Amino acid sequence: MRKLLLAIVPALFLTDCASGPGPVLPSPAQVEYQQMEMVGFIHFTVNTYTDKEWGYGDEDPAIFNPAELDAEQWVKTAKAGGLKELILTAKHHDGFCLWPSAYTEHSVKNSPFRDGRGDVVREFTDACRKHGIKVGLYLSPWDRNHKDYGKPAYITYYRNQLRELLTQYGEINEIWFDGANGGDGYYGGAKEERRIDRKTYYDWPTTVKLVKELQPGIKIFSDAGPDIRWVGNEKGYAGETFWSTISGDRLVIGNADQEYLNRGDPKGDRWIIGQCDVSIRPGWFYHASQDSLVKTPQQLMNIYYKSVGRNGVLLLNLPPDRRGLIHETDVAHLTQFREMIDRIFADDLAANASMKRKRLKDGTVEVTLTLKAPRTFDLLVLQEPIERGQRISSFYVEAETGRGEWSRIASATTIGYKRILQVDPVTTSRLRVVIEAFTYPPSISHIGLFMSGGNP
Ligand code: FUL
Repeated sequence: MRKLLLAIVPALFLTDCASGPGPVLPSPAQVEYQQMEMVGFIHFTVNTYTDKEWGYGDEDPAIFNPAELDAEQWVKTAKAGGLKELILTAKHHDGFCLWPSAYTEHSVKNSPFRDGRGDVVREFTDACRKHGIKVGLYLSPWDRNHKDYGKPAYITYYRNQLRELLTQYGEINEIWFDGANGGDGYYGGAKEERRIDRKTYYDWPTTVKLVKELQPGIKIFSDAGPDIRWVGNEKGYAGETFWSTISGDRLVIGNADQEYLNRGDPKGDRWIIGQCDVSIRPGWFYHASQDSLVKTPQQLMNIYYKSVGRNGVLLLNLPPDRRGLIHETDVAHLTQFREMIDRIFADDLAANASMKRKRLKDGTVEVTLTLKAPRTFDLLVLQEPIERGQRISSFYVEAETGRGEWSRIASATTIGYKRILQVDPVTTSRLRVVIEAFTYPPSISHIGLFMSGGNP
């Protein structure tokens, strides 16, 4: 039996079907993660000095010399930009470790950085904690330096490194398992091509268990979650239709079905947050030749609409330069992007509106919003109460543009945590959202109206 409720903001609910398994729900930790909306990446390693994107693994550690490294500058920049967490490449594909790992010589301990006594992971984690930013670490599963890569011994090495990172640096909020496995590398001097079976080589279930044992509150990112997933591109775009639910048996770390990841699945059996990664520059690492190609605040805003505005979390990369600092242009563009967000979303024109919801005879659900006076807007923000699952699969929005005259101003598929729709400017005091299709009785927890004035 379904019960029909008519109520007012903030959230209006219909009870779920009494039978059936009920919707797939996020964990409270996932809800909290999603609410961060924007997090950041710090790609930094020997590549910064060799001008490469993927190091071969044969670098001389002596080239790593960030004489002005200031992790607090990274964190302050990220914080001012609105990012709530930073993820550092503790080890990228070249195998060079930014901390003095006991298990390899390919690390900061053999570099001139702080006379070989430096530890970038330590400085980074200390700075994050000092400024109230959550800590994430990236430990590349592919290691082009290690002699045992491709053999079982490397898995022990990889897990030993995870142990170091997850036991010596306090609470880690996220660990990032990248899916790239390119094949050729230095591999202790062998300089050859090594192929692995992506489905079995890493024995991910055992590693996932280890990680959760060492850090119970951690969120694990990979092509297959279990907590956060890739969205199938590196442009920062979630799909126009974007479900946080997805089917676990269709996912393999390092063997992504990019289109499936970019869309999710209303029938999925697990909740895995979509994280939209993108770099503020063309490359993931700093290259002086790209100083004029830093994404503009307008471009970043467009990415924001296609990530946060499509039920994803934006992961924006800020690569430090050879000094060990985030470049001035990147700092300026990120700051202006944040100012743009603050300006656009400062005034919610629907703040004091009343919201009513009813089920229509044809089975659709209609949510009506009545403002105190007519307002002009060009952005609509809709939210589902995701702690009750993601349920809406199709809806449209109409505005009363004349007495009893309604015009359709937008239509879309999914909403999830947040959906932002850019519309032509419209002036009205009454809006209705008609939810045409849903997997379980739907609700909308929030409708916001904003005037961007054409930004971007
Ligand atoms: C990819 C890597 O190969 C890139 O270098 C970068 O780290 C990106 C975030 O993930 O798979």
